[in-house]
Amino acid sequence: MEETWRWFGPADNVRLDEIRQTGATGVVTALHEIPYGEIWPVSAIEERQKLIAEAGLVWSVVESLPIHEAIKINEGPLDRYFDNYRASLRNLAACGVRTICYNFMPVLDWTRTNLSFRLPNGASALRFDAPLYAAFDCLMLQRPGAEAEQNDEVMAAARAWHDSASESDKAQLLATIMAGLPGAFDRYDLPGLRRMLERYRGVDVATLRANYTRFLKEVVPTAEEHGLRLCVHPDDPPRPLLGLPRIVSSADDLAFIVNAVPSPANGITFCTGSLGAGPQNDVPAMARRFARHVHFAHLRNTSREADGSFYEADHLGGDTDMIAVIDALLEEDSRRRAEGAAPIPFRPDHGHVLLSDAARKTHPGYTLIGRMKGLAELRGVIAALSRRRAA
Ligand code: DNO
Repeated sequence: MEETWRWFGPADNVRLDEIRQTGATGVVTALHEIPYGEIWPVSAIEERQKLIAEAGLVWSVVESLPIHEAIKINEGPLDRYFDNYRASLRNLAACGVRTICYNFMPVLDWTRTNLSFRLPNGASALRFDAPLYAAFDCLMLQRPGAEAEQNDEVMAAARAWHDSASESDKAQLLATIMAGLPGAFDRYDLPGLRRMLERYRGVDVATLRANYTRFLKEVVPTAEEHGLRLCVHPDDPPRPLLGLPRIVSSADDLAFIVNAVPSPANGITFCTGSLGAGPQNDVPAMARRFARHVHFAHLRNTSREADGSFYEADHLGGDTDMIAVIDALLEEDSRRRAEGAAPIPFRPDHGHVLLSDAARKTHPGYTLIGRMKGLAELRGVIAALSRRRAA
């Protein structure tokens, strides 16, 4: 497997020369400055690639080449968006960047309610708290029908929080829920979010699946022709949010996707943290079942609670048997090596805020020391399992 590291570009407070010292060899990044739906020009891709090469690294994976919201909703003429997406794919192929991650989550990307949840050892982690989420959805956003989706206990805790929350606590919760949206792009206030949800009125699971299938039919042939590997990122968390359907949350969803347009270019980003937050998911079993379709892996762990809350645990802690997942990925990786195919790139996904991490501002979850600890632990597992496989 190939060790990679997510870098948010020149504005990232974790520098390329520091990434080099973590031992990772591949960089995962995107042209975050280009608005959704616009073409990524060859010149801009090459320029970014050059920066990465100067640090002794390679641009291994694009995360993400974002899909315009209009495609997800199937709103208005879409030809220009499909044309542009294909053009970006061709440009990336021309530069030799061949693995492309994206997601199909409506409106929100990853969603948490607390970005600095204190752990017993003094470090902090990202957390999704079911009562806080209910307070946001039912009491702040006041989405019709939201309360009916909650049980009494969660709702009582949500009300207790809401009754004692100050305006600044509420503003903080809104900002935290919006934090998953990368970089410079749309953050919503409550009225803006309501308007976005309104655009999705009538888009249920079946419609969203149809819109997604159409996207795949439009872009997978181009990807295949240029030897690219598209890989969809699972929903984080893997459950509907704010009444919006989510369709990349379970084994059935992944099966639907790979069968919708069967192609080596239509694959999966196997994100253990996203999938593992769903009690419906047996993550090691999914790794074994979908191994052939995995073009990229995000390795991190979560610890779930009975009410649907979870927090991000140590990479080898939490509820997902990481060693079993890595074993399944290594099995596939050696199969590919035997065929002369590229190794599976993986990255340590979010890390805790550890030691000197507290002193520098990074994207939530994308700390230097926290991720390096995760990478080192994963590297140890990979080394041990690889030795045993070779014996
Ligand atoms: C969170 C990430 C996601 C991911 C996108 C891929 O840290 O794993 O934001 O990059 O969903 O499109």
